[in-house]
Amino acid sequence: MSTPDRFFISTPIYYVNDVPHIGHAYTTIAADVLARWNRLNGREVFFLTGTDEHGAKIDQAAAAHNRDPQSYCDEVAGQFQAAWKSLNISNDAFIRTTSPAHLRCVQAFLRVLWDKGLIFKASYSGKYCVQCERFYTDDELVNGLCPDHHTPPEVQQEDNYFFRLSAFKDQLIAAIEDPDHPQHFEIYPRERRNEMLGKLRGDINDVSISRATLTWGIPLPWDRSQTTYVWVDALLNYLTAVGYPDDKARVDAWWPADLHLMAKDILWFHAIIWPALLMAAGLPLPKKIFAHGFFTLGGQKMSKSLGNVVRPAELIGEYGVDGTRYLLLSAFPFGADGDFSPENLKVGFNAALANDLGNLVARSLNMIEKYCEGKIPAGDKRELLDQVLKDLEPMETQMDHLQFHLALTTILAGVDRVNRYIETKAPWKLVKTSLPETAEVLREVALSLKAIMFYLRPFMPDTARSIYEQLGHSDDFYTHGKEFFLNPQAVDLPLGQAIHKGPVLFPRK
Ligand code: ME8
Repeated sequence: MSTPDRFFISTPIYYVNDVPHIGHAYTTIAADVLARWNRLNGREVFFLTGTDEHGAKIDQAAAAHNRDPQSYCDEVAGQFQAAWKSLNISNDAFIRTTSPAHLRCVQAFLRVLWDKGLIFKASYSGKYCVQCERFYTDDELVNGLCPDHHTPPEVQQEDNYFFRLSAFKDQLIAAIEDPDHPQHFEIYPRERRNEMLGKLRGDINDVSISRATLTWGIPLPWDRSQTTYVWVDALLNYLTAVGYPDDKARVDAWWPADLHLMAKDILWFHAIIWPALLMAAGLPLPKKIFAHGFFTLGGQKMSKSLGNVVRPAELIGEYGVDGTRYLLLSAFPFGADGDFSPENLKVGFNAALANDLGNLVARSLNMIEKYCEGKIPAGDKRELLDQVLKDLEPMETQMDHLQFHLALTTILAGVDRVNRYIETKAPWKLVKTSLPETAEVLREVALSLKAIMFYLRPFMPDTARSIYEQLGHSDDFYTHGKEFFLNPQAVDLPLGQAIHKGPVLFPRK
């Protein structure tokens, strides 16, 4: 059973039919911010991401590249890992569904359901979208086309194994609706939760969990002529990652997950099918599932099949790693859709990062260098610091609610307060009449920068580290965290510590 001292967060495992784009980066950066925030608050964190490597879609992508599926998966999985490294993602594990440990997990889990009689064989004919890797009913199709990909589905007719999803309908509704239900789990945002409840109250079909003709998958343990349906295979990654079925102590320590993050496209699988599979196996359910919105380009969902993707490297090249992390999470509320506009990015970057934050750091350090011999000056006042800490307070609740864009606005409010303070006090004038007063002002500014630095850390780790080092600290930046959040009043800077002015953080575009 995971505890309040532990935090297990996951992203979806991404399909390797394409290299990462900023839609994937969006979820992964958000998860990274939460992982870092929880670590700062003293929790032991398990942050999981990875790649989804089986199924018809991957098989076809490998064939299209004239590659055998495994070597193709190895290559693209490597590209995902490299992309996350380039974005400073602090994942603790990277799972691949073609790993032997995952095969053991899937087969052991399905064996439990088979032994309980929750899986049966039936003949089935349905309309399948390979890009979504799912069947659609006629009602769900739009003019006969996949609602996401706008392509005609394939008619598939096979003898498959089915999971008795319908048997869990009432239990699922109760677990979602009743906060006192022993298996209660939360779905956010609220409209999405209601949408899931609405669907659940309608007709629920049992789900096919195997494929008879596809070989690129995990064989069913009781009938090796069939492979596991890729979505069942994929969802089980969350259990493989905590050591199911071999490492019971680890499963007990880390399961259930605290938060599964994803976009709304795959909420049904996470909020309905996944909890039902877990109920069937007698395992605890994830505590929270959050579905954010889509990045769109000209109103269309950004996706490989629509050919309108922006790669993280393009943004990193233009705005740097922290600039990219900031721009993606500040673009629109997490949970809503938002249109991606290169022009807005530039405006946002220049206003918030180049002018406000970057300029604050540069001018503060310049003045300490010029008026205080490059050393942290003396002073007893903490008024500005107290006000800045007050400005930053709402961030705690905003982070609890995954309101990243608001949390960033909160940090910028603190930045703005310090910039205004500098304008009002005008140290460049004050220095002509009183050096001690100038020193006092600049000490307050430096302390406030340090407080802002702490809150910036989950979003912009390199920037925060740079501020930390520019203020003259040389010890390990990562050793600080919980004590600050428990007692922000303790924020301090040693008198006379030599500052180390660094390069401009965010050169103006
Ligand atoms: O669905 N806007 O993988 P996937 C925002 N393998 N987020 C986006 C996005 C966009 N335009 N495009 C993609 C799969 N995403 C399965 C998941 S999990 C057990 C298996 C992000 O490669 C978002 O998180 O299609 C979305 O849910 C996910 O990528 C889909 O990634």
